[in-house]
Amino acid sequence: MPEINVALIGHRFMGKAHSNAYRQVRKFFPGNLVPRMKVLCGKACNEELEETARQFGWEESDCEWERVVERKDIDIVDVSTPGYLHHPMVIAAAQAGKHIFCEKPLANTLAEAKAMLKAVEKAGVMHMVNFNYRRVPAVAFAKRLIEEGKIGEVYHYHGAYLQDWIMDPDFPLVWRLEKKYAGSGALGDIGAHATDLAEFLIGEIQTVTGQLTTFIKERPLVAQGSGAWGAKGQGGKGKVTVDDDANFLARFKNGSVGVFESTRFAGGRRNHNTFQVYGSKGSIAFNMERMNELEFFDRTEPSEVQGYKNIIVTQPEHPYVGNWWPPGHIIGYEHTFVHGIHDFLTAIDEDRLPEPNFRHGARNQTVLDTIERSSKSGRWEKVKA
Ligand code: SOE
Repeated sequence: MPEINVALIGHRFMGKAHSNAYRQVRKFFPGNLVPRMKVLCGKACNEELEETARQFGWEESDCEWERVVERKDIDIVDVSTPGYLHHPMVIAAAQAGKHIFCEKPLANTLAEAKAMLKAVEKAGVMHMVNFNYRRVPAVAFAKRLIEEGKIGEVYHYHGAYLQDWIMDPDFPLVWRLEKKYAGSGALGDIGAHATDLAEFLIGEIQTVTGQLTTFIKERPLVAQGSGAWGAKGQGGKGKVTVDDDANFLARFKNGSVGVFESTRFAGGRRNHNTFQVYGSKGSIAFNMERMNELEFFDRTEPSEVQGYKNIIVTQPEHPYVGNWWPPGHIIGYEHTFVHGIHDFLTAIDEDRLPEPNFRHGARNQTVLDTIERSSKSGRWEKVKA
């Protein structure tokens, strides 16, 4: 079976999730192209990077991404770094003719996202942006139900992505809280998922009105070398330059209306990524904290037996899960990354563009940008296609 050589840039949270996916993918999802884990790249050549490379089975490690993306023996560049590095890395990788798998959100600004899309299209390489929640079996199944008309005409979409990991005012000023590194706060980090899922499931958002709020304006400076999670503070304080909460209303092209909230200040909500869709024939509800389940309400049933059904999405007929365990044997967060890598490799093998690709990534950035514009203008703003 032909091998395809991978360089992964980023070795912490997302780097590990992607590394695990490359290791697992062919064990559960047979396919023609077999990823060869060539090089793991981090920002410093240190013990932490080498140890991660060893643990996950990378052949080499390196700390010069510019050198890595140029290597003749690399076919895929996987960008799993903080947002401000996506743009330079993707542009360089595209110019070097590599296929690119990039973490979400695609970029820190709309201008960057557009330039990245242009670069991959000019280079003629394959590109994918990792909105991993599209590949939760229950979410892919919800999409199938909507496409089969089980929900009918959609009236309402509710999307809430709630977390609580920075509620402590003493939680330090990690990179995700600085605009120069992260682009935005809850908006780009988790609002990006909420808006992507909405457009994936029910179609394009046309207009939005939103507000962005920063509750804690200053935080302890972060100790050198800390990642975002479990970071340590040090003396002195710095300014938080991103939003803690992004909430907005939306009107969709198809006439549906939407209500959204993305926050890191919802106590007790650890990774509460939820949506509900209400239509003329039925309703569905999903909660990532119970990711193997999908609630479905069928309005076409006689009213005396109507009620929400809780579908355990682990049947072989459901998307992706048939490749894992027997019915009822649930899967987890990391599996969504395996599904994404499998779909990316399949698309490369079949020479067709996977989804979501950088067009979807740039489109998503346009929606985020419009929410930001509306929060400044205080008005409804149109999402410019
Ligand atoms: C951090 O808030 C984060 O890890 C996001 O960056 C991910 O995309 C999301 O899936 C979980 O939360």
